[in-house]
Amino acid sequence: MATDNLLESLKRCIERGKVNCKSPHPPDMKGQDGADELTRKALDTGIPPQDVLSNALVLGMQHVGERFRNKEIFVPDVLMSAKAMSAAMEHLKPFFKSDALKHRGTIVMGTVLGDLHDIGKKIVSMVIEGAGWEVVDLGTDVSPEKFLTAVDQHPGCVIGLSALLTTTMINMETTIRHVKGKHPGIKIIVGGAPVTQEFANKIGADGYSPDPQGAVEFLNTRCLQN
Ligand code: B1M
Repeated sequence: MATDNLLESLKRCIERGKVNCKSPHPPDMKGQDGADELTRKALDTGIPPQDVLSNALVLGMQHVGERFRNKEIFVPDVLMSAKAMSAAMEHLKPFFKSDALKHRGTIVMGTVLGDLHDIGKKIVSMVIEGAGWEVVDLGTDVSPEKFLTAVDQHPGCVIGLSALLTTTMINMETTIRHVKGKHPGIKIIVGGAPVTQEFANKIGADGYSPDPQGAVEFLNTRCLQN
């Protein structure tokens, strides 16, 4: 299959929530390769992992978001797309792993309290890891107290907060206040679809990035300790 066709088919698997060839969903794609097989094929064909991520997976998920907003699909459909995305990302992970010798510091990442979205955070974490940072991923729905405990366990770390909902992004501010109350010098970067630079400034974050590359730039320019 030509590169463009392969990426287009993979994007379609994300949009339709086709996880692998064994999965019965969606019925009209029964027996066909899913995100699992097509990601493997794309990488084996030599398509760069960054292209697989940007030109198939993320594009597919954007389309899912548009259709969900327009009420053309519903939560169970979005969940299947998220499952397909996770299956694909498993194949990409090794390409973003870095040499342990390049260890530049530690970032504690998490999606804030009340928020269950983790695909973007996982991508950001993967790219940050590839840039030589250790990532401690606390998962989703992470309380300010849990962030604080992690900071106590990883002295000198940076914190990365992700939020996808307008109703949960306010929990970034609570987290920043809670953590900085005990560790005023700690650097905190925020991101996620509804977050803006203006909002980041308002809540006292040290950094903001709309994408993984910007997060790496922040870490490498503002957070290196030696
Ligand atoms: Co939800 N959801 N969702 N959802 N969901 C959105 C966010 C929404 C915009 C959809 C829509 O209406 N169009 C909408 C939010 C509206 C709003 O707040 N204004 C929404 C809603 C309403 C909901 C529910 C309330 C739906 C319901 O139950 N009725 C519910 C809330 C659950 C909760 O969290 N408490 C809900 C649930 C879910 C699922 C569980 C079904 C699923 C999540 C599965 C999972 O993550 N494991 C889901 C999904 C998949 C989406 C959409 C479709 C896709 C999100 C995604 O993965 N994007 C989303 C629509 C959309 O975003 N277009 C939507 C792809 C990902 C690569 O991008 O996460 O933006 P993103 O990450 C980017 C950047 O933002 C940035 O880099 C990433 C990589 O490029 N970034 C950072 C992210 N974090 C960063 C941190 C950084 C720096 C950069 O530094 C630390």
